[in-house]
Amino acid sequence: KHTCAIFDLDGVLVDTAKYHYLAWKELADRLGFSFTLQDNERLKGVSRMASLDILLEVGQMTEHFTQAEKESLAEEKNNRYVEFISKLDESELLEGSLALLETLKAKGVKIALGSASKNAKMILENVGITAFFDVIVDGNAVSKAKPDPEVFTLGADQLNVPYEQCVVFEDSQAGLEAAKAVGMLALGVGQEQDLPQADVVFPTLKSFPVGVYF
Ligand code: B16
Ligand code: MG
Repeated sequence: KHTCAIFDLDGVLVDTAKYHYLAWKELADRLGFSFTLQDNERLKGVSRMASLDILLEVGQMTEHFTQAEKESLAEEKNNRYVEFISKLDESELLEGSLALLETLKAKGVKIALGSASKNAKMILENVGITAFFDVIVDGNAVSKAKPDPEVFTLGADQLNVPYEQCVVFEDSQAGLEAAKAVGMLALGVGQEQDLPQADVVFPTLKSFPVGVYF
């Protein structure tokens, strides 16, 4: 059985993808091209600057900006995103996430966060789940983005748990790939057809059979 649960944040515990989308879309609108919900799928689990590169590719504007200009575009998006998430509350927790955190805690399972977001701590605070985490690894703590496994290994190492005893809950392909690369169980949250890399997929955390894995 496993002794450690590592959670991705956006798309697994909290539904923040829609706010990322709104903020990126405002930027695309201002730059004069359209950015669809389907385009937004490509940004899940991807770092902020890599997301901007994908957005500019969609708008065929890759060559239009210097590095400094790109940093200011990313900052513009982030300021808007932070405005949205500063209003988050516990109602934005995804189905089953609070109950699962409570059950794992009661069982003595170690709980880690493994998120690409630099805003992760603020999101955890606003939805009221910070206290569940034994360690928080976010976009500020890592130097390499998913599919590099650093965001998961840092947490497991700090908790002194062997990688084989970790279950990673992820909604992105890059995150599942990262988990598998170091022998962690890659548990996909979402639709099976979107997550072919996963060892096993559950539509939501509500349907996750805790006793089978922990
Ligand atoms: P930020 P996760 C990821 O979070 C999001 O899925 C991704 O869409 C976002 O670009 C990335 O965080 C960086 O977020 O701009 O807040 O630093 O899924 O790894 O929890
Ligand atoms: Mg995610």
